[in-house]
Amino acid sequence: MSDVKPFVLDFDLVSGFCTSGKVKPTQRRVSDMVAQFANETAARAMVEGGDPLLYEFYGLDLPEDDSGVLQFGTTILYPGKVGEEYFMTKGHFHTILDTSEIYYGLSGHGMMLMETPEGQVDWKEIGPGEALYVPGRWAHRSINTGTEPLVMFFVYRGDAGHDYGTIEEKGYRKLVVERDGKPAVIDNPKWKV
Ligand code: S6P
Ligand code: ZN
Repeated sequence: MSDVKPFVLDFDLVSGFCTSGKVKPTQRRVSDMVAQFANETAARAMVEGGDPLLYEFYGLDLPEDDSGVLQFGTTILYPGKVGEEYFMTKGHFHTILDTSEIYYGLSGHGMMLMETPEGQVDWKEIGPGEALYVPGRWAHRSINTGTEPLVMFFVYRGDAGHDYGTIEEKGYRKLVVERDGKPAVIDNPKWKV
């Protein structure tokens, strides 16, 4: 058991920013994810045009080897598209595969795209006041389908860990793109068995 003392943090309910100055967000830009977008040419052009910030999220300095710890924070995913594909997070399985996660929508609108190693796929919309349960075994990727930042609070078992490699190698089975002004979930032509 780790020696974490009680503490309080402020997460703004609209912006998602943590106002406790010592907590710094992790940022990911288009250049961090070029190969994960269906239209890599569009992604490279965006990198050359200024490399926009896709999202930022707060991970706290809590022990990562203690199953009794709960990690929590906010993800702030900005609106925009790469080609016709909405801005999205990298997405990951948890290294301890059967650990679950809860997201709570604070502001903005989007989707969580999920899949299991066995090939089940699912997606759920999320917006303000909605709690989303991502069961263990389901990889999860957030997608901003709106025009405002998508801000979500999350909490998961502190030792869950992050397996990014599987998604980086194989991609997701589905993509979320804008068609006729609306989000559409389509097969990912780059997905590898
Ligand atoms: C961690 C949780 C979130 C994501 C964040 C960024 O288990 O799911 O904190 O880390 O939304 O996404 P990603 O896929 O870059 O970690
Ligand atoms: Zn996660």
